[in-house]
Order: sequence, then C-alpha cells, then structure tokens
Amino acid sequence: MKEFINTLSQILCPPGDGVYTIHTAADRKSQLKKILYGDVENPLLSWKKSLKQSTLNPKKPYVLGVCSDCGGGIQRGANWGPLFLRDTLYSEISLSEVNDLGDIRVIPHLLDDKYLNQTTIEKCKLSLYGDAKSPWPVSPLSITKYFCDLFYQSLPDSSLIALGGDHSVSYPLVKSYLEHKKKQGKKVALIHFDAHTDLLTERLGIDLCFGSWVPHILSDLTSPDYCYQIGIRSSGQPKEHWQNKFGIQQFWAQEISDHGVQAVIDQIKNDLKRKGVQEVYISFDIDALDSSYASSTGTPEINGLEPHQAVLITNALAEDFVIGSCDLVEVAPFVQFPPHNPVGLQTTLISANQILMNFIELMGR
Ligand SMILES: [Mn+2]
Repeated sequence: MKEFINTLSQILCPPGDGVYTIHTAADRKSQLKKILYGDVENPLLSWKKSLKQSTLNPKKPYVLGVCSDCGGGIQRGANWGPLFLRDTLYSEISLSEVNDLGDIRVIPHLLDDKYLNQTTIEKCKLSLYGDAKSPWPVSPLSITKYFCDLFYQSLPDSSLIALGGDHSVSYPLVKSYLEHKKKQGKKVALIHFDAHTDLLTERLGIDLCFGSWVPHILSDLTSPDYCYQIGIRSSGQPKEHWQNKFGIQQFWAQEISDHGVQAVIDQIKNDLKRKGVQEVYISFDIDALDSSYASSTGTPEINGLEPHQAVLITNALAEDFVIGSCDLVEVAPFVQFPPHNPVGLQTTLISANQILMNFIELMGR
C-alpha cells in the first residue's frame, strides 16, 4: 500500500491542479483547495496525507480528474471539466462521502505514449518526475491506464468515478476496468450514454480519440453486444449500420422519446439478466443530454435526454447490477453555445452535477 501511495504522489497532483497553469483560474484552484483542506499553509502536504487516509475507506467511491482534451477534435476545453465539476459537487455534498485522489498529471500536448519517440518520453519524464529513466508513463491516457491498473490491483473491490476530459480518457479507464473484472471472473457490461457513437476505428490516422475509443475496448468485453449505447442521435449512419458492423446495441434518443424511457430500461435490464451480467461500467458523455441542459460541451446536440431520464435509467440498472465504476466526460466550462452565454454554463454544471451526485449515491451504498 505504501508503494501505491508513493506512486500516486508522483503520477497524480492535487484536485484542480490537473490543468497546468500559473495564473489562469488560480483563484478557483486555491478556493477548491481551501474547501478540501481548510486554510492550510501547505496544501500539497495535506493532499499527500489525504492519499494515505483514502486507503482506509475503500468502500467509499474514489474520485479522479483526468484533465486531458488532447483527444478532442471539434472544440477543446474539456480539460477544465474536473475543476468546475468539483466546485459544484462540493458545494452540495460533504467531502467525506468520497475519496478524492486528485488529478492525473497532464502534459496538454500529449495523448498516449505510443505516439512518442524515446527522446521525447525521456525529456517529459525528466520534466514530470525529475528523472529521465523513471518508470512512469508521461502522456495522459498512458498515465491514466497505469493509475487504473495500480488502483484495481491495490483496491480490488473499490470503485472509481472519473471526471474528464474529452471522451478519449474513457479508453484507459474502461480498458483497465474490463481487464480487472475479467481477472476477477466477473461478468460486466459497458453502458455508454452519448449523442454520438464514438465508433470510428481511427480519425485522421489516430486510433485513440474522442470519436474512436469504443471499438478499441470491444475485444475486452465478453462479446461486443455487452456494449449498450444510449442517447445516440447525431450519426452519419443509421442504427442498423453500427449494430451490424460492430455487434453492439444502440438505443437512440428518438426511441426513448417514441416508446418512453421505461421500455428501454426493461429491454436493457432483461438482456443484462439473460446474459448473467453482475456489474456495469457507465461512461457518460454530457452531450447525451439535450443541449438545453448541456450546452457547455464540444458538440452539443438537440433532441437529447433530459437529466431525469438518465437518472431513471441509471437507478433502474443499480437495482439489479453493481455500478462498478463510471466516468463523466466532455463538460467544457469555457465553451458556450451560443457564445457568451453564462446561463448555459450554469445549466450544464447543474445537470452534470445531478448525474454525478446520483453516481456517488448509488456507488456509496
Ligand atoms: Mn463521446
């Protein structure tokens, strides 16, 4: 456990510090640290102490920020999601309800170590860890995978709530979770809320990005039909195309509005029970919600889910299946549609917080 905590203190940083800035949002960052640790002289030390304490309560869900938007491609800005989401969250719940581990350390120009040459990796290791030969990865997705593997190994029955970041961060989060559950012999499914399918196999030659993370985790599921996509409505191809091509299951937003949310719930739950699924991972792209609830995001889409519908689906799943881990991604606080619309930001944060608090309640049981 000591090794685990030592490694965390290298590859993570205090909550809110995942976006590397000196002045931008400095007030907001120090405000968050005040909420978390009180008016202390050395918040870094308080954070390190909190890492140690967090291992004493493995039943409480763990919160992790992944402030990476290098995998985004339409509109950046989801790197600021975790800081703003925590602001809203901790004004509503007591800190003691979760173990907040902090943020993945992010070099904002990087995505995954496999895209880097050795010289760059060594220079980045020197910058992040003070040692060009250090054992830890340097890109956000690679560090996230490293973190998750270590997390599930050290706290095998704990659950993780990750805050993105663009949707590429779900690749390491989901992959590590699925690999871990396979080792535990548990049957699991992926529940993916999104306006988009994220089913490209690559985008401009890059295989891991916001629009292409899903195909690369399908082989880690029992079979691709253990992946359920909910809320889809912006796609160049019809539902049948995606289902036939990948073998996944989709429930488009239009179906929910045509047949009601309960019909979709029944269908998914019956299917999960028939397959003997015990646990689910929920990946929640905020753009699954209608743009009137979630406009501060890279690609807001009309005709989407209402927050209470998403909550209903999640609660119904939690009645029969463990919510193993989850993520909430693509909240981009400085992005506003229409531009200069602060109401849109507040609405997005309130809606996202509703989803987040529900996860915490269900996973903290
Ligand atoms: Mn997505």
